[in-house]
This record gives sequence, structure tokens and C-alpha cells, in this order.
Amino acid sequence: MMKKKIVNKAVGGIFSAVVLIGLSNNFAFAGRFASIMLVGNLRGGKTQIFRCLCGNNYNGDDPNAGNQQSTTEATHTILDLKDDQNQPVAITRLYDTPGMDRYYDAVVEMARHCNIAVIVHDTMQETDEEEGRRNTEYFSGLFRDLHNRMPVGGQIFLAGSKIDRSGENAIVYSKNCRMLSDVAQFLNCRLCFVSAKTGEGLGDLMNHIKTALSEINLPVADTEDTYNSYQLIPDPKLTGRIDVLTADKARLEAEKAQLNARIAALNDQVNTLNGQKTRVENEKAALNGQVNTLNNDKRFLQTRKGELESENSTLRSRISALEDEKAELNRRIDAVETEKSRLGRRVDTVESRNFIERIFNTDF
Ligand SMILES: Nc1nc2c(ncn2[C@@H]2O[C@H](COP(=O)(O)OP(=O)(O)OP(=O)(O)O)[C@@H](O)[C@H]2O)c(=O)[nH]1
Ligand SMILES: [Mg+2]
Repeated sequence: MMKKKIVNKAVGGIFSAVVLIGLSNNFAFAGRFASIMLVGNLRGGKTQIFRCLCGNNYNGDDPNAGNQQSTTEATHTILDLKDDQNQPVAITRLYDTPGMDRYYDAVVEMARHCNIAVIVHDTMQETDEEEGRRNTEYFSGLFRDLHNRMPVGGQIFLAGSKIDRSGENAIVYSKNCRMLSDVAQFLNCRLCFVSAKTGEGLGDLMNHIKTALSEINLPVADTEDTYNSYQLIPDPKLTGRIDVLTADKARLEAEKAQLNARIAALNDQVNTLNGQKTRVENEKAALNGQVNTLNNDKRFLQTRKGELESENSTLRSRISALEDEKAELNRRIDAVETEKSRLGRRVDTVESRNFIERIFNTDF
């Protein structure tokens, strides 16, 4: 009898435990039930944030952790969220989702069951103006797609992730932060900055989630089991398109590599030509120096020529004056010669007369 009682008690206990476990698995207790999804583009940091919000450690740097791969299905953990006074906020399914484009449609469909969606973006994503514009469009589109599907009162947050890396490249970091804050302002949604690695900002994110959940009208019974073990089906059209784009990308990258090689060769040529140009310019500068020297010499010689020409004309006038003087002297010499020969003739005449006179006067 006693034995039967013990067996009955044990069976009753096991039955109650099974029922309780079964009920607790389906959240059939009265309460508030919510679903939250982490969503966003590839490698943004969703899985690491998910791990940390679920109380696990960051393992993004561990090559053996298997977390280096992209997520390919929606996984969830159930969190019993309590406020600061340890009062229940909601029993919550927190979903991690894949960021790969091919799951986009399936992921946004999940928003039909989510009260809060946290869009995660890597604040250290390499970015330029074009990329920034694409991201802005992506977030606006994603926000619209989620918003259109979420239950009444649903809220969307933006989370800038990996802020522990901000010191690695302040420009990239500030560009992404600016883009996120512009998008948050435009879409009028809350923005947080977090690091799964250091845990920074995760407490704030969780507090915002709890505050938002406490303001939302949540179901009091859990009816949600759609995503308990849900495998997301990639859109076949999108998959085909992605394959084409992947092939295009590979082709363009090969072309880019060829063009880069060509650019490198052209750069080499440009360098050689620049070397030649420098040599020619140096030669030109040297020749210009010589030309300047020659021009200076030319100017000096021209001045000297001018001086010599004026000296020459002075000498010419002097010569012509001397010629005149010479002609005058010649005339005077001629006159003197004429006078001399006239006097010579007179002397001859006088001498002849004297001779004759001497002859006649001589006594023989
Ligand atoms: N420094 C740093 N690195 C992080 C952090 N979070 C993630 N990472 C790195 O970023 C990688 C991608 O992070 P995941 O959490 O897997 O990114 P995801 O958004 O889940 O990516 P998908 O599943 O492909 O969409 C990780 O393997 C880490 O190397 C962070 O807080 N700090
Ligand atoms: Mg992931």
C-alpha cells in the first residue's frame, strides 16, 4: 500500500514536472510576451551582440569558435526581462538573423512577429560617399520594410556596432556615426553605439529595449512558435540574381586587376617621362643660363660697338680735318716750292750774271 502511494506520488510528480516544462516551453503562463530581432547587413556584428545580450561572452576573435562564418538561419534565445526593481517586463524571444542579401525578404517577413527590431551597422565599415549613400538608402528601405510589417506599437532602433575599434580609423568611424545619426534623425528612431567586445553600450541598449517594451501593448499569452526552429529559405530569384552579380563582380575584379596592372605600367612610363622631363628642364635651365650670359655679352658688345662707332666717327672727322690740314700744308709746301724754285731761278740768274761779271772784270 505504502509502496503504491510512493509510486503514485512519483508518477504524479513526474507528470506535473512534464506538464510544467511543457507549459513553460510554450510560455502558456500569463504574462507579457515579446519578440525582438537583430537585423542588418553582412558582418555587422549581430551575432556577437546576440551572444552578449543572451549572457554569453564575445568570441568574435576566436578562429575556432565557428563564429567567423555568416549566420544562415534565424536563431533565438528566450530572455525573461526584468526592470531595475526586478519587476517582469516581458518574456522575450531575441532573434539573431542572417545579414546575407539572399535572406533579406525572409528576414523582413519575420518582423510580422517582432515588437522591436534593432538594425545593426558596423561603425568601422570602410566607407566613401557612394557607400554612405547606398547605406542610407539600405537603412531607409529596411526601416520601411520592417515598419510595414511590425505589429502595432513596434519600434525600430539603430545600433552602431564595434565602437571599440574607433581608434583604428577616426575618419571611417566618424563618417559611419554621422551617417547613422542622419538616418536616425530622418527616420526618427533611437540610436545607440555598442561594442560586443567590451560590452560598452549594451546595457543602454537593453534599457532602451525594456523601456520600449514596457510602453508597448504586448500579448498576455504566448502564441508565437513560428520561429522556434525556423530555417530561412533564401529567395530563389534573388539567389539567381546574386549568382549573376557574383560572377559579374569576379569578372569586374579581374578587369580591375588588369586595369590596375596597366595603370601601374603607365605610372612607370609617367615616372620615366617625368625623369626625362626633369633632365630636359635642367638642361633647359643650364642653356637659359648660357643664353643669359650670351645676352649680357651681346649687350656689352653692342654698347662697346656704339662707343667704338662714335669713337670711329670722331676719328673720321679728325682724319678729315687732318686731311684738310694736310691739303692746306701741301698747298703751302707747293707755294713754298714754287717760291723756292722761283728764288732758285733768280739765284741762278744772279749767279750767272755774277759769273759773267767776274769773267768780264777779270784781267787776263
Ligand atoms: N572589434 C570588434 N569586432 C567585432 C565586434 N562584433 C563583431 N566583431 C567582428 O565582426 C565579425 C562579424 O561579426 P558577427 O557578429 O558575426 O556579424 P553578423 O552581423 O552576425 O554577420 P552575418 O551573420 O554575416 O550577418 C566577428 O567575427 C568579429 O570578428 C565588436 O564588438 N568589436
Ligand atoms: Mg551573424
